[in-house]
Amino acid sequence: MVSLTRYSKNPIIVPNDNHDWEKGGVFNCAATIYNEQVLLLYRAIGNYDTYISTFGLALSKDGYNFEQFADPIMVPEAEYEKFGIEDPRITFLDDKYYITYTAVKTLIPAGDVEFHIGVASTLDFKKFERHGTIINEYRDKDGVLFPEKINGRYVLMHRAPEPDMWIAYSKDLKNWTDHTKFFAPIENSWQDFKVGAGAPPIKTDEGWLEFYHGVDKNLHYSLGAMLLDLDEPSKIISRIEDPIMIPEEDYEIHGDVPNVCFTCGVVEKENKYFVYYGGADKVIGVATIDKSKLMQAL
Ligand code: BMA
Repeated sequence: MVSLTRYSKNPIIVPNDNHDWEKGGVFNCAATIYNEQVLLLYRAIGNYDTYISTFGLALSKDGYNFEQFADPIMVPEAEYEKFGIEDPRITFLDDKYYITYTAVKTLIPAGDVEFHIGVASTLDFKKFERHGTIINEYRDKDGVLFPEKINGRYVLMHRAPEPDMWIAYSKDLKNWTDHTKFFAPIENSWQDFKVGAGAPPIKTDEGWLEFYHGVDKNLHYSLGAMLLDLDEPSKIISRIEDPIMIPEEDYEIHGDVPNVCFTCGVVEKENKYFVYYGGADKVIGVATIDKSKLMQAL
């Protein structure tokens, strides 16, 4: 069985009591290489009464030891994200860093929540330009952009309607067409309830490598890996049958939401994939795998 190896000093980022905005939880994070460092853009919770998320930033030379910024670098500003910005993914595309995230629009006390995929871009992680929300299904999340156009079109994975993974195509990043469901939960497995995109796909000679999450009927979130066709990304070329990580460690089992490993970002470094993930909606961990070992299993 192929699985990720957790860093022995996990978790690598934990809530900070000295900062109101991130004292509750720091978890699901986007990851990219910026100025030769690993940059994480992470979801932070300060106040449990409102449970509104913002984004914090952390930088590291070695991919394990991170320096965090004292203030959040992106906070809800637009009407469509009034109740929080969550689960960011970073895709370097057209010479910019695009950030796709869950923009929470309404939070009805009875529990109904409306959210869409928000898009923003930045050159320097200081100034962010908002590009509104896309697709606009009533409840859409796990929006992940591919890092290049395919046959002249931008490509996005997302998850509406639940519980499946969908792909859509666009010429301008605004109008999305050719909506295709390409992966659904598998009965009696670790992913029999919901599946969703994780990190932006990584281009390999064999196909687009996608690290994603699968949820079972006990609401345990595990990680999986699949390869998508380079020219027709709605075709799955291969998939590792078993999860490559399941919640097992104390910081993945116990937190604000129990039994969660949730990735939004993977970077390539020293012939390995560094998978950054949220543990139990509370902390951030990293786990690695040799590129060749993973590719052999796919
Ligand atoms: C998903 C997302 C994640 C979260 C997970 C487990 O739907 O909202 O942000 O980590 O649920 O609570």
